[in-house]
Amino acid sequence: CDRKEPQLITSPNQDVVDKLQELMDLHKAKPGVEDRWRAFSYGKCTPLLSCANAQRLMGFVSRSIRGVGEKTARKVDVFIVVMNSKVDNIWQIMEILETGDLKRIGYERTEDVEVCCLFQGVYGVGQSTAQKWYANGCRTLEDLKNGKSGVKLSPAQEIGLKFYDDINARMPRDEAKALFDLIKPIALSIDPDLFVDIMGSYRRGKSTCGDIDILITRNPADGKTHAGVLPTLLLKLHEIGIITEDLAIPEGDDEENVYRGLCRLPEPGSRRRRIDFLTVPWTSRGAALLYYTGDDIFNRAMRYKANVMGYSLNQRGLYSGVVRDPQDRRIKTNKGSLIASETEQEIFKILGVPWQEPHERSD
Ligand code: DCP
Ligand code: MG
Ligand code: MN
Repeated sequence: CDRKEPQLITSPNQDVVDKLQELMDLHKAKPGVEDRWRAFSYGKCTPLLSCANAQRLMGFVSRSIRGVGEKTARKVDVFIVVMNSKVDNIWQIMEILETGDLKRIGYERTEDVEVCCLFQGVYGVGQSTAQKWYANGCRTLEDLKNGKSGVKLSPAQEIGLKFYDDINARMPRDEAKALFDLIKPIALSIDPDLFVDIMGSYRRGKSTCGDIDILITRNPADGKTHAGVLPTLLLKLHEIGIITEDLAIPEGDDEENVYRGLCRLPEPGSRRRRIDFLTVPWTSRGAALLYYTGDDIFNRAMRYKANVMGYSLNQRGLYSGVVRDPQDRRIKTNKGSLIASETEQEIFKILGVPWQEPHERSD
């Protein structure tokens, strides 16, 4: 489960974050409800420790207590951050700060967890599938390739297995740009009035990208929309060999669609890279920009803020008056009314969140 390569920019708590992240990844691959809950709790804590707010908090206490060494002050700072986030792994954070290590990682790194981590690296494989294959006696990627114990892979999983290393590697920012610079003119050749831009980690200015996320929409003021553009674009990209494999093909040809696949630069020897296309109606472009720029932690924080204020936020817009089924919060008994969706700025403004440039939305 070391799918993210080390990040260049580190927070003051990076050592703590790295250790908790490692433990969280192990918990994620482990069977049992209790462990899933634990993974969630670390997931809540580590981003908080590494986020800009925590950085601002750090040093605040250290400066306010006289005669306290830096190490102790740091512990107090972390303690306050953790208490504010209502998570319970304070003792583990203390242990990392004290010893530079977390013994629990060693205990959790058992064979079943390691193998499930390996299997979850196959595109389209989640925890339950990985555990099923382990229980059936599979231990290696070779076992999966050979269909050991009657293991059946979906077409997407077959591709995920074939390009395992490529899919689990991150690409340099320059390569994402080179691919986008090939794709954008082809999209515009279909319709010069399209809005085509690159989202995700690229828009946040990251030096490496796990995939390329491309958002497509179009101003319908002249009566035309971008409906049907995506299938045409995908066909052209297949023809010239930029897109090589499909993982998930959009259902219809309306204005809102998602495509997932693999692509590569035309140069010989270039690696497969993950690519996502997203098309959205023009009216929801602001909410879509916000959502697909991320990161996921930032989105979670924005949704949380919206909920506290009685709103509901998703990739389509900011809504008021949404009523959810108390038995199952996923079900909306009242869809609510649209408050804002056309620009990111208006959504920030209504939520009372000061504007954050894309590069400020993740560590
Ligand atoms: N997203 C989200 N919640 C998810 C998945 C995605 O909010 N569970 C949003 C935020 C992400 C954006 O979609 O930033 C793009 O998703 P990616 O998985 O491509 O993530 P990133 O582009 O941020 O990172 P990476 O470089 O790993 O692709
Ligand atoms: Mg991405
Ligand atoms: Mn993506």
